[in-house]
Amino acid sequence: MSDQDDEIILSELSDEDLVAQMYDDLYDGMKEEIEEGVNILIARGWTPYRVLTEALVGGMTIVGHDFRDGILFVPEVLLAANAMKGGMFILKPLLIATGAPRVGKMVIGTVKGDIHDIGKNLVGMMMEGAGFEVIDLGINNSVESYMGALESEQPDILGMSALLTTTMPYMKVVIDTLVEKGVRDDYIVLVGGAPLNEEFGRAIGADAYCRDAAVAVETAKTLVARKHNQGAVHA
Ligand code: B1M
Repeated sequence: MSDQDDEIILSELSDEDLVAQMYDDLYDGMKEEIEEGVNILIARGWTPYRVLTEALVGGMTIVGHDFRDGILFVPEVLLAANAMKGGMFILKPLLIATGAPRVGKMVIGTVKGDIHDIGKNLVGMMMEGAGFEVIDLGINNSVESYMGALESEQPDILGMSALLTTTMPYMKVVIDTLVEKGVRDDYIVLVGGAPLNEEFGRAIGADAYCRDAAVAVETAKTLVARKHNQGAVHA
């Protein structure tokens, strides 16, 4: 560690400077510093959700821009992702603890050919925080993987994530399979990921496209409540 690095004591920084420093640390893939920053903000009374959105997601947005512009490359982005996961690991139990009673169940996974999992993990965490039981299938999920989990877990919701324009069409393959098997209406299908939009969600036959984790939670709550109410009416 250089002398210059030694001069920065995270706990002595104002909130604003600390978040700015965390953006730099995330950019540089410094996991321990990110973990320390998260702990400091929590100790200062920040809600876990605020730390997540303002400090971590904000920092990752900068990484994303520079990755797009060819300033950062895969190894650096992997380190940044690893640092972000360190912070998310601390926040996860706190988000869950602040959550509500169990309101439904979701199976979620990133689609086949796609290994991006940060956004999907974040959605899972926020859903758990909101009281949903979440079965996380991880990355690179085939139709068979989704179908197997739906059958064994019988969730209310199927959530799919895709971050690549080349992998997002696979969501339609999964939804078409649900239709073919006659089980499409048994599940609420929510989709998300940076390259998607509402029009795409509609075109592939999803129930909703979710712009971010907070929207996913709100949409899930609304649609699960509607499904349960319909069940009560038809019972
Ligand atoms: Co990748 N990557 N990447 N990458 N990567 C993107 C997606 C890219 C946009 C970067 C860029 O060029 N600007 C670009 C895609 C371009 C395109 O498709 N048009 C890209 C590329 C090209 C690639 C590779 C092909 C690079 C290469 O190898 N040459 C490769 C693909 C590997 C593969 O999947 N087969 C690759 C690899 C990687 C890493 C492994 C290095 C790493 C992933 C690490 C990991 O996830 N464990 C990585 C990362 C980190 C990114 C960026 C920089 C950040 C993604 C992220 O985590 N964002 C990304 C740039 C970007 O998105 N701006 C990029 C933070 C996260 C919180 O946001 O995932 O959008 P997001 O999730 C949000 C919402 O979208 C929504 O809620 C989340 C929380 O608010 N949401 C859902 C997401 N899923 C949802 C599911 C739901 C609901 C909401 O279900 C209900």
